[in-house]
Amino acid sequence: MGHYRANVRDIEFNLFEVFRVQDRFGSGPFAEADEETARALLGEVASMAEGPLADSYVSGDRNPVRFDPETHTAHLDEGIKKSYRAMWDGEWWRLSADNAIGGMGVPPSVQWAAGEMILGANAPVFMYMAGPNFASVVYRNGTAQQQRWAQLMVDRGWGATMVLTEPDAGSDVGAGRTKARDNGDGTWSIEGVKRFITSADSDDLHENIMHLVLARPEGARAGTKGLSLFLVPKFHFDDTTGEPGERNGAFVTNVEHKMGLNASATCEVTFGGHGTPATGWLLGDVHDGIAQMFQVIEYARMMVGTKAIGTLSTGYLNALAYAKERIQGADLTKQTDKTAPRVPITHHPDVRRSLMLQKAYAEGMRSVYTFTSTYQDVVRFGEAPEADRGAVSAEEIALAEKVNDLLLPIVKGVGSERATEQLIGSLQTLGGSGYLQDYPIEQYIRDAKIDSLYEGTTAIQAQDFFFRKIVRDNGQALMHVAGQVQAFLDAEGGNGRLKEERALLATALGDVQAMLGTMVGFLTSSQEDVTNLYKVGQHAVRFLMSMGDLLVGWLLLRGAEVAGAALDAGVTGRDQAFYEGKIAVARFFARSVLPELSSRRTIVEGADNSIMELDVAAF
Ligand code: ST9
Ligand code: FAD
Repeated sequence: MGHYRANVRDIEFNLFEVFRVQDRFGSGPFAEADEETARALLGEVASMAEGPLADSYVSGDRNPVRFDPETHTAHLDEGIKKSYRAMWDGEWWRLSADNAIGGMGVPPSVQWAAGEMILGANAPVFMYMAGPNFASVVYRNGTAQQQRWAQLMVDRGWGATMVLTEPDAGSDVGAGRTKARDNGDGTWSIEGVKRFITSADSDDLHENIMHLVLARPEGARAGTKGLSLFLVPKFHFDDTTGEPGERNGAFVTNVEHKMGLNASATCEVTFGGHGTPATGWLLGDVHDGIAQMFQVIEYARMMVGTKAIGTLSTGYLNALAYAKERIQGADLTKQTDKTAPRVPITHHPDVRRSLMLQKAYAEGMRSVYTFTSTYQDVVRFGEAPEADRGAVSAEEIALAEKVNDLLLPIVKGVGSERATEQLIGSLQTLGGSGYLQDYPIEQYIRDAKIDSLYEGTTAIQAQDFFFRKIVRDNGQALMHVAGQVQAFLDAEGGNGRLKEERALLATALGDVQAMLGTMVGFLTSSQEDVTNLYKVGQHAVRFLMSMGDLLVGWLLLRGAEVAGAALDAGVTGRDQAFYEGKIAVARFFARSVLPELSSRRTIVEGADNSIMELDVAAF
């Protein structure tokens, strides 16, 4: 068996039993979708993920991308290329492309469920397949000519990149210095050095690569609002056929040596620095770069969170399989009897505690990303002609957009932080063996660590969550979600089961609301004393993580309620064990994690600025 273990049972449980996404199938943008086809698709993706995709996971790590400075080429591991071609030939790129340019019309909820498995099995391969997805953004925003290019990108299987970061402009994208000069003929000359660009070269996988580049037109204002988005192809191409011609002046000038994700080419790209001008075309002929780029970023943030959660899930399942087999020590109750039989380590309370915590975050965060994707399903109705929207109202669609925005930093920020933290637990479960390359977990940790860094670090996610997604939204989306948690508490479902856990959830909801109230207080009082903003900054990540825990606790309990009803209806065998597991994990999380929110609330309420007043020399 390869490294990757898919959890199709839990993925389908979330989709079809907890969130009932199939209720929206058969209408509007999902007229062609049905549950049976969706289940079949997920089954096929699981086989591909566990087979041809997982096959090159290790070789891609052990044979990192190699840079050839003579040809400005990134050479990839042959296995990675084979996996990519298997996925391309299977036409899986259609999963996340817009219907207008060849997409399959799969609802986002099902797309992300499939995405979890592909990303968990071999994320770099997924990322090399950005072409059709980024072409969708070009199509949505482009001129008529650029819309044709978007189709060419798809038809000819081009690669694509998102190009923001520079040596002095990471989190602070608005500090970017890459310049754009208007050539007066509809083209622009781009000059500057970008770094850390994923898939900026991809060996012979793609005949061409379309770079989506943020650059500042001469005379444009400072900050992100002065940036425009340019399409800069690696090769010039025939406008009708797409046939590549002369080299454009976008050259990869280095490939980074990384802690992990070695199969993914992370490149420095120099625009216009090698004697060949880098010619670009302004997307949509409008200067609206940061907003256009955020259409790419929103997808990428969801992707990064789902990648992290998918990696945690396979890490947990690998740890679980090992723990069931590994015999070591006697049962704790027989520790004084030196002749007592040796037991599998799953007998040891500490191993169980850690496994259950891994399960809670893997399955709980899966519920969080699936919950998020159900709002993306609703947003899709907004793209359908009004007559095809069925019972989905314009208000519902507008709200869904906001709720999706609210949840993205949780999927990305909390998903990545909990994944790296809990993968450490998965490694620990294997003891010394976990540290070896004989098992996949050390690679999972190296490959997943990036998820809390790129696409905006956790601190950036936390600030986005508080300032933009809550304060600027006047708390509307948050109130909608909190209202659902409250409604769940009020409904007192589950035949009186899990009463204590519901009480713990109610306390957790109160704690998070109190944290928010305190932080809004800091913000308000910053009008008198601006340094109170530092208190928000110090506690934003704590608040984001707490909100994540609240959602995990709530959604696990929702799942437990569904599982309880299934058990009441009488299931046996593997299904029985599955549903019992859903109840157990919800109880465990409510009892052993949710109470921690009360201490975090106390910490936020006691915030002061002493670390901000301290001289840096004292650190
Ligand atoms: C990166 C790439 O890290 C990582 C790897 C990805 C690889 C790509 C692969 C993708 C694969 C796809 C494959 C599909 C294949 C499928 C196959 C299927 C089988 N939401 O607050 P302000 C906008 S890339 C929306 O003043 P500052 C908005 O327009 C590098 N929009 O910000 C706003 O204007 P307004 C990633 C937002 O202080 C404007 O920005 N780098 C949001 O000027 C200004 O907003 C980062 O992520 C939002 N949440 O700038 C940078 N926020 O307010 C992180 C802002 O009028 N840094 N806008 O609406 C930040 O995010 C900063 O907060 C900042 C601050 C730059 C926005
Ligand atoms: P910095 O911004 O210097 O941050 C350093 C530290 O300071 C972080 O802990 C951060 O949280 C903190 N910090 C910074 N500013 C603030 C603030 N205002 N408030 C609180 N804390 C703050 N970029 C692309 O454009 N395209 C890509 O395809 C791409 N792929 C990547 C692939 C890899 C493997 C890597 C490593 C990076 C990639 N990036 C890409 C860049 C990535 O998005 C940036 O690394 C990231 O945005 C962080 O920027 P930075 O590394 O400059 O860190």
